Amino acid sequence: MKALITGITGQDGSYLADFLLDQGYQVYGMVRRASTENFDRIAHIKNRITLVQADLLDELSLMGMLEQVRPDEIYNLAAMSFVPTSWSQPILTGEFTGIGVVRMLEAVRRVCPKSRFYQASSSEMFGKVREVPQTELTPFYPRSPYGVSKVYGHYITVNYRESYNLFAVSGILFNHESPRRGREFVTRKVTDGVARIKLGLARSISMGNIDSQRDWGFAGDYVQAMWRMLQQKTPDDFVIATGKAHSVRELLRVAFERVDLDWKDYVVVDPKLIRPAEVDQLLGDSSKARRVLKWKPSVTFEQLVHMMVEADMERVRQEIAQGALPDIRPATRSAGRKGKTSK
Ligand code: NAP
Ligand code: G4F
Repeated sequence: MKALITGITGQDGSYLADFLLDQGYQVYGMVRRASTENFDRIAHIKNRITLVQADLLDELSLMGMLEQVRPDEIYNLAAMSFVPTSWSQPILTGEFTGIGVVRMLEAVRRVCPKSRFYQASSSEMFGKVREVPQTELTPFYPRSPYGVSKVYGHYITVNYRESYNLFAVSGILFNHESPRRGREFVTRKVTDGVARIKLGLARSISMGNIDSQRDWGFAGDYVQAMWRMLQQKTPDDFVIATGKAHSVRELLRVAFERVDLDWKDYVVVDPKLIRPAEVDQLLGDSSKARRVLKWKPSVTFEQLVHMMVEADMERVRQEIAQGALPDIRPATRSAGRKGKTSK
């Protein structure tokens, strides 16, 4: 079996590639041209996968890629995925994250209509939530250009399935994290910050809204749900979530406690990091996936945060060993510097 992953250099793409290689797939990854290669997350498997250059902005490159690979399964994970950037680059976000999906679907329809297609939909589509918890039937109310673009990607996938009988599915995935998460997302920003503070490379972290809540799971679990969706007899859409929500404040507490520090001593709330429109609470109900896909998460919130803190502690220790000089004494619980936290 041949699988093609767009976004293979991202967090999910790299975990999915690991998983599909273990299942015996030939794995192809779409990468866009850059002046410097950015393949850190797939460095450990680079000899076992084939990379093909194409871009979500360029329809011909997508068709050429599909003609070359002729995949059995396509996982469309590529997108501009960072919500705050979608306000500063709303048009580009629409091009990548929204219209990029129909470019992929058109290429599939014309070149390899028998391929099975997975679209990376998002809980951000629920935005200002209409009900708690959110299911496959909850109406959407996106709160950012990113969320709006994902709604387009979601419905165009449903529409191509219904119009052209493609095996096309959307996974509505709630937030999922890992040591490979980009450092601008809140979990990784916190665990990287904790490691830097603990080991003396930083004094504080600036945060935005610490009252918002997310349903956070482990990315390694979530990519297995993507694969299960493409193994079904009939194409369908699924919510993937843990069913437990935690606030950013709890994230801070659990992460700092892991290294025996009190978060209130190190966190500064910066109003510039508050979003123009916030998604206050996301909480998913994945009972359909649990029943039909036999999928369930294996990592709890606390285990996830601990895993990420430990990975960042190890990485920062290596940075120090390679010459990154601590500018202050390593932090201890009593030596904390008071930040301006809100209680
Ligand atoms: P990520 O780490 O930001 O990775 C995004 C990937 O998209 C990268 O490989 C990036 O390539 C690629 N990409 C962006 N623009 C592209 C373009 N024009 N042409 C080709 N490739 C392009 O995101 P992730 O966390 O793995 O998420 C994967 C997908 O799931 C995304 O669609 C995201 O929106 C969605 N999603 C994520 C979550 C979550 O919690 N992680 C939840 C729901 C949905 P470069 O390396 O070249 O930048
Ligand atoms: O980690 P975040 O940036 O993730 P967000 O916005 O929920 O989006 C992620 O999950 C979506 C699924 O629901 C994906 F579709 C999307 O691609 C992405 O992976 O922020 C989480 C929460 C927000 O409420 C934000 O306001 O954390 C809050 N937050 C507070 N301080 C912060 C910060 N977020 C970031 N990134 N940085 C802060 O300093």
